[in-house]
Amino acid sequence: MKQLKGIFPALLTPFGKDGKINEKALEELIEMNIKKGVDGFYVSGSTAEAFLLSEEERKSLYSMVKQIVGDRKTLIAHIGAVSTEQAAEYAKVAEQEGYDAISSVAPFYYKFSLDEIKQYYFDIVDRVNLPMIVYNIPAFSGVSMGADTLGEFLRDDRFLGVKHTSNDFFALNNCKRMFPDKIIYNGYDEMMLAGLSMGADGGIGSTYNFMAEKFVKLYQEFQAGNLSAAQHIQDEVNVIIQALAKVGVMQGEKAILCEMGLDFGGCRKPFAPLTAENHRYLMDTVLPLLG
Ligand code: MN9
Repeated sequence: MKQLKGIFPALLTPFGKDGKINEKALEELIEMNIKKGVDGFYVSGSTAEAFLLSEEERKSLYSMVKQIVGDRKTLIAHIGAVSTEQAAEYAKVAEQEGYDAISSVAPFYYKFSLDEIKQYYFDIVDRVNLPMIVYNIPAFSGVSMGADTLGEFLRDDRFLGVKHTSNDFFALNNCKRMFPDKIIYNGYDEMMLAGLSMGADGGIGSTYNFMAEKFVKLYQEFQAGNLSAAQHIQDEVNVIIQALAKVGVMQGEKAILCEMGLDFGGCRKPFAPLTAENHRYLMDTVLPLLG
């Protein structure tokens, strides 16, 4: 098994002028992040606009990323979908492509019962030979999984851990304490230090795409016990994330990458492009803080 702890950018998806996935820009993004010392990548998640991609595009994204990364870094494929069948199919593609783990958001929209949600996860792990990382993101999925529910997964060997995009740090800590061998990723970049303090083993995040070096450093400082240095970095990245939240996180992240010379395009509709005013505000705030 490859390195599971540490810093994992949740890769953005670049779109070209023709509206298709821009493979060259994706490769540049990945190489830049490998140079910055990330531990792996989270592929086809919320940040990748997974639910705005066609089935074919999602499948081709798994293979593009694997082709670029090879065996150099740990790859986690987010395979979540509303339908169990569809999710299992993505999981199979990830397995064939040689991914290290799969991850899934809870099935959403239909307000499935907790039993139905549990069955969704168990059906998927029954059908592939890859460990599962449960993606807990109540703000987007509408499904809040506490430590009891997460524990029902974590006690099973086929579940590797949790991507915890929630500010319920008590739940995070309960999971880590009850299942110390499982991997818990912090999901909100703006609360990375809080997550690490409560037991997270690393983070999966969207803002890492363009500032991974800051999170690599924050993580190292935390591990070395240099809490004030870690806090200083958290404060600095939070100035950036606060600005991103005002203009639209993914649109803003793509605009920053464009400014760094990567041809990222915008986000898919119904996401709207950045206004000129928001673009200016974002760059004025963020660029002075990026090395
Ligand atoms: O992957 C990301 N979550 C979402 C985790 O995009 C919903 C985070 O990295 C956030 O984008 C980030 C800004 O709120 O923390």
